[in-house]
Amino acid sequence: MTNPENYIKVIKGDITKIKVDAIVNAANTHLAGGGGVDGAIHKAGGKTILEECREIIKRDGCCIPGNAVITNAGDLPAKYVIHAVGPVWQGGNSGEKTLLESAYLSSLRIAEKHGLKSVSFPNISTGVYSFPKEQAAVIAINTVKRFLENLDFEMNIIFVCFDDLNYSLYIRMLELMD
Ligand code: AR6
Repeated sequence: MTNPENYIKVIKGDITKIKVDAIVNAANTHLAGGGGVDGAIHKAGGKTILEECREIIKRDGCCIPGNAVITNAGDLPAKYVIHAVGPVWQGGNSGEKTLLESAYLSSLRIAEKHGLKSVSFPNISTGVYSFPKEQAAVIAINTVKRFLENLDFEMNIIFVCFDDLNYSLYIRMLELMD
C-alpha cells in the first residue's frame, strides 16, 4: 500500500461499539478475560468468545506475550476479535518494546491471513500492564505504518483510545506523520 497514513485513523471511545472486521483485545496469556478492555469485550460480546478462548487454551496451553489469536465476536458489532497479549512493563530492559511490537504485528498478520479490511486496536499494555503511553504509541503507530506499507491490499486501521492522554498522544503523532 502507498501512503499508509491515509488508512490510519484515531478516535476516542469504547472499542466494543466499533463496527469493523476485527477489534483487537488486550488479553492475558490465559485468554481468561479480566479487567480493562478485555473485561469490556467479554461483557459486551457474551459467552461464545470465552468459549472459543478456552478451546484455544486447551489446544495450545497459553498465548505467550507478543502473540495473538482470533475468535468469534459474539454479540459485538465486529466480525472477529483478535486477542493480543502485550508485555507487562518491568522497567524497559526485559524485551518489552519488542514484545509490544510483536503483539501488534501478530494481530496484523492474522488480519492479513483472514483478508480483513478494517481492524481496530486499543492501546495495548498501557493500562493494567503499565507500559509508558508515549513509548507504546510510537511503537504502535510505527509498526502499523510499516506493516501497511508492505501489504498488497487495502486495510483500514482505527486506533481506539479510551483515555485523554493516549488520545492526545496519537493525535499529535499522527499529525506529525503528514
Ligand atoms: N475500549 C477501548 N479501550 C479501552 C477500553 C474500552 N472499552 N477499556 C479500557 N481501555 P488494559 P493491558 C484502554 O488494562 O494494559 C486485563 O485485565 C485502557 O484505557 O485493558 O494490556 C487483561 O485481562 C488502556 O489504555 O490492558 C490483562 O490481564 C488500554 O485499553 C491485562 O488487563 C489497555 O488497558 C492487560 O493489560
